[in-house]
Amino acid sequence: TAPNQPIECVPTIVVEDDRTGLSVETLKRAFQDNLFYIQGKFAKIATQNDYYMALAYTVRDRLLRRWLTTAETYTHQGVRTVAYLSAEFLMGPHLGNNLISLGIYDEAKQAIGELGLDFDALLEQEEEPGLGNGGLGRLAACYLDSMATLDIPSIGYGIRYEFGIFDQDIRDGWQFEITDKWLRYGNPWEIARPEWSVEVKLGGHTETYMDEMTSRQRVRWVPAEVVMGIPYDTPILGYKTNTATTLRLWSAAAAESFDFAAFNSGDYFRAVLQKTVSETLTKVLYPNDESFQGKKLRLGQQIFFVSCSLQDMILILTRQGIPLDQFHEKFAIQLNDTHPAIAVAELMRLLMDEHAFEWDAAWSITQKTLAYTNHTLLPEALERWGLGLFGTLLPRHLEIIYEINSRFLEEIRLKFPGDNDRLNRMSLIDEAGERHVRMAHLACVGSHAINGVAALHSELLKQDVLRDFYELYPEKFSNKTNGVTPRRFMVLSNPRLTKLITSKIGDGWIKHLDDLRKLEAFVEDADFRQQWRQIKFDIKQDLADYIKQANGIDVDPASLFDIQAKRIHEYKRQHLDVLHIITLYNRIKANPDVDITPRTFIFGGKAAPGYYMAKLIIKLVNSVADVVNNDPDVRDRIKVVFLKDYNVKFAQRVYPAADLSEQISLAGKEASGTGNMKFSMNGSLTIGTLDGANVEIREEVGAENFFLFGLTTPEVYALKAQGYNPWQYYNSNPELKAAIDRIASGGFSNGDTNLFNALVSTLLYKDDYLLLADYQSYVDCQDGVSRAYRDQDHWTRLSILNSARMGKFSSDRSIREYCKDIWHVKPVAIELKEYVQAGA
Ligand code: C3B
Ligand code: PLP
Repeated sequence: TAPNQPIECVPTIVVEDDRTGLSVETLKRAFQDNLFYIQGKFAKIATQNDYYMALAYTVRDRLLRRWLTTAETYTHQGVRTVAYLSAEFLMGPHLGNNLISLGIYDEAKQAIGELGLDFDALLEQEEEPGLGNGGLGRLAACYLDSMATLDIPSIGYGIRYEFGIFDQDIRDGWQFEITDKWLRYGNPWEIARPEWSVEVKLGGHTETYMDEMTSRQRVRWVPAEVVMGIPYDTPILGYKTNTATTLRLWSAAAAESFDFAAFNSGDYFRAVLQKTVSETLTKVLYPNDESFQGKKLRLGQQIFFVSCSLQDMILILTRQGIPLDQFHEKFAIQLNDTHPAIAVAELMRLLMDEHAFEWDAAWSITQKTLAYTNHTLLPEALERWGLGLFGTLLPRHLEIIYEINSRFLEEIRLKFPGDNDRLNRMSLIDEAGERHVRMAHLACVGSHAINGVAALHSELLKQDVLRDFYELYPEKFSNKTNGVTPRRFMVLSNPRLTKLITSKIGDGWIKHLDDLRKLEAFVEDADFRQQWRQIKFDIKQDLADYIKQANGIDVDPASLFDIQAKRIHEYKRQHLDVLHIITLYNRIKANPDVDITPRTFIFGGKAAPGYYMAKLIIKLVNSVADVVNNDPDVRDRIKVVFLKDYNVKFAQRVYPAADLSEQISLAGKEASGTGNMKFSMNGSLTIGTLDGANVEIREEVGAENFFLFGLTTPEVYALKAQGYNPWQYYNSNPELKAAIDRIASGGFSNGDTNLFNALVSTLLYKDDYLLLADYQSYVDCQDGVSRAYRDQDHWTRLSILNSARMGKFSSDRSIREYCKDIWHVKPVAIELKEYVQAGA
């Protein structure tokens, strides 16, 4: 072997035991070793964070063999790989999850306990990487878990935001945003790979030149700026398998070439300042979910991570000696919404301008590689970039998009001669007003597959937002109903229920969630029901303790825990929930002896910082809480709690504690929802509309086990078409009127009739989300919930059936469907090579 040629990628390690051993004794030794050698601390001065870090490194060491062997296997075999491109990955804390996947949770807990430390406190210490807003980013995280668990060669590509989603505080009832300094104390899970950095161009202009080699005219992009992308890799270990895939997040830094240029002209200051500008690119996550803001920096983030990722894939193939005309055979790229849709133009550019492909060959590869998932029908969420801004930042991409568009429009002209309206509707460029690039259209044209995220949503895409594309390319469309990982959202977050379930049906359900059906055999077992009920009660007690400590409010764990936890948005209708609370309150005020099933209403969720109405809804919840919780007439029958800072850690705490899950969006607005699945898996019942995946959840659990209310999507369309008038409902419904009047008259604002004016008048004069139309149906349904809860034994049956019938909503099922229908990727088993044992 020549010098510098590695003989073996995974080295023989002689200290195998301390780095990889799984016994309690070894874990203790490894922990102490890491505290000393990595954290550089001895016990007396070690902080809680040092202990957390020492444990995290102990666990990471135990992943590395699987991780490197997985990488080596994929490289060696040149496997076909899924590249999941997402501007958001809402991973949640890694430590607990990795312990579960490794199968050493109990051993670690014992080891830490024997060292005299509080294991749960160490888990709590982890700052979660909040690199996403909500459902979309969390879905990406669940999909990484499932791909690894199913041994699917895969890599997640995204952005390493220095500041993730803001931390939410509540001050005087209002949301207050705090910078998320998640990297403050270091991140033990990532490994920087600066040696695999790539450069991304921005701005400038293009020029044509004669390529001497091929005697053809080509285009060269002369950028105004070059930014370097540094990859940071995090291992994603599958559950009880050897596969550990990679999440590769890109961080922006100043490109050295530019530094040198400035230094050489003696302009030291410009060079250093340039560095700051470059690094701004990955500074912060945009915190608005489902509302498009045409900011240049955001477009910069998109091209940055997409270009880095595509260049990385090209380098991976190049290093393996695989020619680029096989790109589409080696990579299946999934675009998580349109945030990475610029990949269509960037892959074309890389293939043509940097690797000398002709248009047709490049286009064929691009289309065969890319697939697009749409996550929303909300018009305000659809991305459309003004041509001025787009052309300034991405002049070459704009040229390519024009060329794609002209060929595309020609195709439509041939298929639909004379249909000019259709041409205008479908064009990649919106010509109305200031001209825009329509990113969803770009994604549809450049992809071979397009999918929605629940059956209803996929249908509505075909009928509505993407109807023209469906008529042109019906074969591209399919539905892939979302799913969630039962590892994090049951095994890790609900150990007590997990233990009970496993004691009855074994642990096969953790990888084959359909097995939960076996629980149905125990529904009539009174003893089992008693255990189930007791576990729910104990978890509610824990949440009650948390509420006491966080909000200072006493809540009764025997009351019905009614929870709505998700981003605050008008379409999700948290204020409909509030109208119900006020209705109950009014009933009590009108008749203090009224018989009401005791309930605790719990809310959690962040509002986009610039979304005034959502922030006002938070203020309203807190104001109603203040009044209700302090009114002696209510005598503990209803309590209202807004828990601050809803994130993954928090989600893991609340899903298991719910009796009732609120999924009350206006029909046709929630693409899927995934919180709905997590609640139901943990045995809560759902009150919901026929929206998103609620439709399928109800199909699975059975109509009799689901509290349905509200208009259907066709009814919503019809009502809007006929001219919706909220006043009609207000004037004819005394309870509704009384609830709204109590807000308007200052009943929750110390007599201030102004505070909630914007909210009240939006409801009365616009009510885009039809709260008033759905109010009575909702309140009636809630009355049914209250009656049902009184029969605890019956409720427990429904709770068990909800869990038992959630098999469909495992993200493993979703990923299998993507693999079969879109990616055509097969599992690759990872075989661990034996190590030479210490002393052998
Ligand atoms: C969300 C949708 O609002 C949810 O219905 C859906 O379950 C998830 O995506 C995952 O598919 N979504 C989001 O969180 N952010 C967006 N920009 C668009 C959709
Ligand atoms: N935010 C967090 C932290 C979550 O865990 C989830 C769950 O899937 C969501 C947002 C999405 O919630 P929903 O589907 O109810 O909008």
